[in-house]
Amino acid sequence: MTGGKKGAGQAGRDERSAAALRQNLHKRKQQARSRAEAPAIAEVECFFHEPTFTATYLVTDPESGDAAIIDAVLDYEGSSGRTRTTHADNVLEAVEKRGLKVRWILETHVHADHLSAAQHLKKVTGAPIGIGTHVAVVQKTFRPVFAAWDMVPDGSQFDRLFAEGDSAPLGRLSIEVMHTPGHTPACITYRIGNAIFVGDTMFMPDYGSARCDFPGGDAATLYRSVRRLLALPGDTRMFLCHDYKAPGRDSFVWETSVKAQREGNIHIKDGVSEADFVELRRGRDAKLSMPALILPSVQVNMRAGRFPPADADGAVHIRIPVDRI
Ligand SMILES: N[C@@H](CCC(=O)N[C@@H](CS)C(=O)NCC(=O)O)C(=O)O
Ligand SMILES: [Fe+2]
Repeated sequence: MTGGKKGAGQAGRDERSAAALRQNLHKRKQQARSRAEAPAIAEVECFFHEPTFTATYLVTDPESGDAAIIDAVLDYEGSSGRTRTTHADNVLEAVEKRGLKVRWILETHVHADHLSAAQHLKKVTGAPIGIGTHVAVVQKTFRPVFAAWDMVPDGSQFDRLFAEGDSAPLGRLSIEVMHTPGHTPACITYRIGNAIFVGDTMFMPDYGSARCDFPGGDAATLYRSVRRLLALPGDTRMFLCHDYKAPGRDSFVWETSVKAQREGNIHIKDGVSEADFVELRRGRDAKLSMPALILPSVQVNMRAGRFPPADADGAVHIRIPVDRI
């Protein structure tokens, strides 16, 4: 055999490089294993819409780049009836810059204070729009109010209706759904990794809770939903749909934790009874005026962000019911 024999130096080098290879492989396997075992953490970016005090979230699985957009806002000027997509486009710009793939456009509820940008986002990303399955209850209530006869009140305007306990994939993460009614009958909370997106259930500890005086809203029901949220681990990150700056605070904040809410929420911290909360909430609700954009918001948002059908000449109108609500 010629050339089959290696010198002692060459054999040693081969053995060393084989050992290095094995070590490398072992290290890579270990890294992959610890990645698979590590708790999946969602990356959360907030886009705050100051005109309506709404927090829109871009939630990402950093491993896959899969993303969800929660509670997107369409800019709307009530005095002129003009819409713009500036806020939603800011979110899309971040999606583009970071090379993310939008998999879901999610609503926590039929918002009564801002118009949803879900249709614009769907047009650009192709992602499905999800909301709580009880949206049909809201549609049944408001269909006659807005003479929305074009809208079948069964939630079919949305691509996915989520019920308590449902889940949906977001890359390596899972979106878990909790039905958390009270502010409206269809409110849901999305739990993604160690973060919850609670919509309008609670606000920052120094501001309290959401109003319960909309049709189908109920303070005792909200209390029970909040107790379920506060039974989650204390270090759960809690993201709110609004911040109105509590008296004495001069910056907007939209993130808190289960622990901070249990210890310090001025309406509903640990130790506040259901009866006391209901009394406090009813008292406050009696003094609140309607959100400035409730009439345009509800009729658009219950149609999954679509405006009422255009007239024969193509013009789109929003209906204002007179002396109705
Ligand atoms: N001034 C705001 C009020 C918005 C409002 O009523 N927000 C609701 C959530 S959609 C709420 O729960 N507010 C609680 C409170 O102020 O106690 C507007 O006109 O949009
Ligand atoms: Fe709301």
